[in-house]
Amino acid sequence: MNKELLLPISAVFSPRIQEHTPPFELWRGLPDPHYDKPEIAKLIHKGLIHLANEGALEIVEPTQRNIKSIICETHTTTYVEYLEWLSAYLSTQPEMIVPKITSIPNMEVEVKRYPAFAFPSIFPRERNVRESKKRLIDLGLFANDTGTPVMANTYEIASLSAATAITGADLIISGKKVVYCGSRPPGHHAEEDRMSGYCYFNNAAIAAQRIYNKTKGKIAILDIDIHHGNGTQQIFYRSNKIDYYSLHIETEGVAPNFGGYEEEVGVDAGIGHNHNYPLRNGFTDKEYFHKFEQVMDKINNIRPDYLILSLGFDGHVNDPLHIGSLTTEAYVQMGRKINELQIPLLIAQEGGYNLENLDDYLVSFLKTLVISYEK
Ligand code: SP5
Ligand code: ZN
Repeated sequence: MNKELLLPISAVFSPRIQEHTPPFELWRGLPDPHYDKPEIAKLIHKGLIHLANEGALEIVEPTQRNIKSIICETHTTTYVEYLEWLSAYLSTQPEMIVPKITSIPNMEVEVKRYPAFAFPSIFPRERNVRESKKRLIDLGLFANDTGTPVMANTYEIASLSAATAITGADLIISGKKVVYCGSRPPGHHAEEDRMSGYCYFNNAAIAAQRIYNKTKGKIAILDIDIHHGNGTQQIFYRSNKIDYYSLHIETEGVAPNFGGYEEEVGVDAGIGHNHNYPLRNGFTDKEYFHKFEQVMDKINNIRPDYLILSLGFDGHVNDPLHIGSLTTEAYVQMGRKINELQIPLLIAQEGGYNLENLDDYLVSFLKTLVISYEK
């Protein structure tokens, strides 16, 4: 029997992504729990091991060759080197003590200790970044929000996450039909020179750029994370080589808080290559699938050579962010539809914060891609 048919999916994964441990995020200036917890890495691993034990996929470690220069094909060198510098700087700094915010009067203030971290505090509107200034205060030049803390290992683990997508891209280039990249931290909110929304390097964009540079093929990115991928949109906004399709909750009050509207269609050569499908707050599965079908038709019409899927499970009805009402069956249905396209597929993991069942969502979704290739 042909081995290709028995092991149709490659999954790129490093257990070291659980070393990314953001302490908390700042929301309106106060510490709030950070949803991208290291347990998510463990659940992704658990799901992949389950599928590997069934013979449905093989797990591959990301390679570490040339990662920085490949990241710099998508992000500015100034940004990449600033994050590299800041991480190194934080590794020299002492622990930080943070009081736990409480509204209870006269309560004794609890404190928590964390390895050194940094948040941006100044966001200059007019930026003139000639070179990375390499000062702590410059972090606001490279960030959109205060949900994306930097720690001593942020550069290393964000690079590892990008390496996961780069290795996946190389597998696709060499002829693999379906590759899942267990990328964490996620990527789709990261712009060419700004971190935000838990994202530092845009893994899906880096993979798309890599595949384009090596093959010159037509590429479509489909983003089904429930948030708008402002970073992916920004990176390819002028491009007619890489089309971006996003289904997401309207951004009013939800990350990324600005943009994601239908009228954002691209600029210059990119006009007509950016496609936003915002959903109103409280959308139903029926409304979701109505738009999803439209996107599928469009992608089927342009028949890209490669499809990149930004896969987020944060629209699931049981996600702690409580944004969407999608069931596991809804994700399975999407997987089947995507599989029907029969276009070489690279999947980059984005959001999804359920700390109990994320592995089930992933297993159910990836199984839809195995079955048809087993025929
Ligand atoms: C990749 C991805 O899914 N990023 C999502 C970033 C979401 N960040 C916002 C999380 C919610 C902030 N907390 C506000 C709660 C008010 N008490
Ligand atoms: Zn998300």
